Amino acid sequence: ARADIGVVGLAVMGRNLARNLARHGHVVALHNRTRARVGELVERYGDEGEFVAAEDAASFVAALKRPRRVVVMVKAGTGTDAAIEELLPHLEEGDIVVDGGNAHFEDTRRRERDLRERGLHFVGTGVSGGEEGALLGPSIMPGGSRESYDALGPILESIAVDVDGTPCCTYVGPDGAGHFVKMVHNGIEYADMQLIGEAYDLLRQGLGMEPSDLAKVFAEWNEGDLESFLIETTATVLAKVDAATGSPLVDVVVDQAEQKGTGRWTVQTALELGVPVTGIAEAVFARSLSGAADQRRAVRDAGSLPGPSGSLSPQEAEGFVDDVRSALYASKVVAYAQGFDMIAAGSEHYGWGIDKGAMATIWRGGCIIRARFLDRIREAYDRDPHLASLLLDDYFAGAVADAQDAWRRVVVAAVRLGVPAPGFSSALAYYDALRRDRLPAALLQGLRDFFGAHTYARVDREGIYHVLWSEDGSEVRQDAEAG
Ligand code: NBP
Repeated sequence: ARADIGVVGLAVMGRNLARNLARHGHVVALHNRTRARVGELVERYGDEGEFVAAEDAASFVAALKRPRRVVVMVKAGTGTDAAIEELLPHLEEGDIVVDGGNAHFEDTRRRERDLRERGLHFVGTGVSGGEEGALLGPSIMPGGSRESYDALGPILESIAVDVDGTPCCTYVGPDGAGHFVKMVHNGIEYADMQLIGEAYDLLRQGLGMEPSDLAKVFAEWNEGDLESFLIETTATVLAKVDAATGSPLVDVVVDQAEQKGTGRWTVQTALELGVPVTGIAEAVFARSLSGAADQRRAVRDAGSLPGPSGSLSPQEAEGFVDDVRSALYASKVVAYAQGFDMIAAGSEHYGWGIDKGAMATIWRGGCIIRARFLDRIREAYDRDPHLASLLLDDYFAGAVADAQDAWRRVVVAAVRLGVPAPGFSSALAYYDALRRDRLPAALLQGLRDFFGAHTYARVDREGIYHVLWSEDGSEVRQDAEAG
């Protein structure tokens, strides 16, 4: 056996990961359900490094040095189960199976348990950066046993993208932790893109700017605090002219956003954990609304839902670009703060012990949300690993305080113009709710006690109370201490 690592599943992602591994000097065994893909890879890219083309699962496993390290990179779900099933009879105690696909973290927990019972390590690994990242350096989020990371980590770190001398790969935590973190990463990506979309829409509707001018605005923003892959890409997409029509590309693309499901998973899981990731939820719902084509057409055809006739005053218009930039930054801080709260909640619930600062560190390169901003998040967690919210870090608190007047002006402008800005406005609502001394939840508790005898706690005394609403209206104590 001479291969350092093996890759199963040689579609775009697996093929590029295998090439990346080989380019970094690792001997890579190859296996794919449809055998032709193995030959194709070796034929086209064989000179990039050393590959072992396996005939079947048995010879693939036999080609690997022990403990065997196998990366499964197939279609998530039944594809992953089938690929693992095929390998199992050939693997031996201590071998490591890595799933680099976009698995749901609960599936990863199940697979990890099953393989652990057979004496094998299962490493559910988030891989971000798409095809290009897989080839040139992804961000890698491996979960599983610590022990398996000792044997696997150095190889993964060698192929991950490097930012300032630090690889964008680190041990995340046991069982489903890696895929959980990847899921939240994707959720944050949804929120970030929604906010960018709102900024674009507000500037276009509010100021009547053309996409080519807006491209320049985003390019300029990319020079400052907002510097990120997504802002840079926004400038590129807005500047793109459609060859067939001569129109801006953004005007000929159908305005229905698709989704593969990781944003939805994030929100479903957040609902279970009780974490308010409002930015991600608004982003998922905004995509759903955009996709409700029949309903939108019916509303448009009916022409019966009027909007406002407002426009920006010349004075408002003057500072609007800067205001939108500030609102975007503040909303983005909120969305990321919520995402990191979700990582904290998942880590707590499942006992993963995830280091949030380390997650910010490995997202600085390779992945879609890579940004200068993530250095700030890492620094915040370096200063205080137990921050109750990113918003409490001095830097972020200051940034949001500086932005808040502009943020409020933009939300008001959006309402007056009739431009939907659910990301901006819900982020502001979250910020305001978080900083309030008292919330109207007290009234909700009163209502719940009235119609369901759900009881309430008091601000001034211990205990659980209920009002005898339909009797004499007196308050009774209901917990064990009562009477
Ligand atoms: P696909 O998701 O398109 O899957 C194709 C691969 O799965 C092929 O190798 C195919 O084998 C194999 N496969 C299938 Br389909 N069913 C199988 C089965 N029952 N048993 C064994 N193998 C099976 O490939 P991809 O786009 O390269 O993505 C791979 C994984 O990486 C996915 O989980 C994806 O979600 C994840 N991911 C993708 C990206 C991205 O940007 N594309 C980014 C990050 C993560 P065949 O050749 O015999 O059909």
